Amino acid sequence: MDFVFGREAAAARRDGRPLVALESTLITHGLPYPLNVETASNMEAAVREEGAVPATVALMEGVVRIGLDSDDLEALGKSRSARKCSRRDLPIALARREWGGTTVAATMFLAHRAGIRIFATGGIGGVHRGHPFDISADVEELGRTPVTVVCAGAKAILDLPLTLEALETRGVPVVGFGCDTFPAFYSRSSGLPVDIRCDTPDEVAALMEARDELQLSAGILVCAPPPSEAEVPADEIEHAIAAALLEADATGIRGKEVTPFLLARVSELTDRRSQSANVALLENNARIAARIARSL
Ligand code: PSU
Ligand code: MN
Repeated sequence: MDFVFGREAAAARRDGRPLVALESTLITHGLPYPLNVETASNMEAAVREEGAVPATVALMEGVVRIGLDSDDLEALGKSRSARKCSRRDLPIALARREWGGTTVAATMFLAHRAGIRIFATGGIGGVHRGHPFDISADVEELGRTPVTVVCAGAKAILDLPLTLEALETRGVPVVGFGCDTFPAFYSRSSGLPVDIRCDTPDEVAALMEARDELQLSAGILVCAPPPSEAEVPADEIEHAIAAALLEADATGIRGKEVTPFLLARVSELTDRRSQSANVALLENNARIAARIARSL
């Protein structure tokens, strides 16, 4: 199928410059306007500062776009009808010529098709607390698509030990980038061990090459803790998460609505502290992904 590359991304492909894919569900469903557009632009700027080229992936009128310009970002960020597109939603949004924000799963899938090997997000989806059958399609995609995902772990609203088990089952190596434990998204450590610690982009690049040599099809999860000045310590955020989870269960929020609801509620309950951490870690992850892209 034909993808439409943005100008900057098309030029980078032609010249063989390193590309970093960025997702767009955080724009359409993760953060409110105009913070969403501002954050997406800051992530792009961070990638450029590190000498790589950003390609934000999204659907616009049923067309897969790899790389958006600032008008596109603004339009996507303002859109009230964009569909949250995971893998299973892609054919629906395409057939109906809709706008869509792509999740980690859908962005991995599309980035791989577009020849992009690395991408940055905030936190992946995983196994939901109290609902062990609600496993994000992100986990499944990591098991079958060889794209490296830079994140701050899985979102703290999830069951982190079960999420790590699910990743293990699917053959996904979990890397601590400058850390020995799995970060907990808003806070720097969950206390749970990672499979390997890497302190440099070259080490991650070597891991990716070894994976390719083995012809393994799984992705690699690179986890970086949120910057210390932005972190919300786990014991301070846990009561907000617990309250938001109770509310979600009580009001019957289900399926793809769960994650956006919890992120928004935790933000309200923490006076936006969780949101500030989210924004800071997104930019940090984009920067790290760009450094790894340059090493490849
Ligand atoms: N990271 C963020 N904010 C987000 C997301 C990640 O900082 O909103 C999105 C990603 O697109 C991820 C999705 O794929 O949340 C997970 O949704 P679910 O749990 O429904 O799979
Ligand atoms: Mn789910």
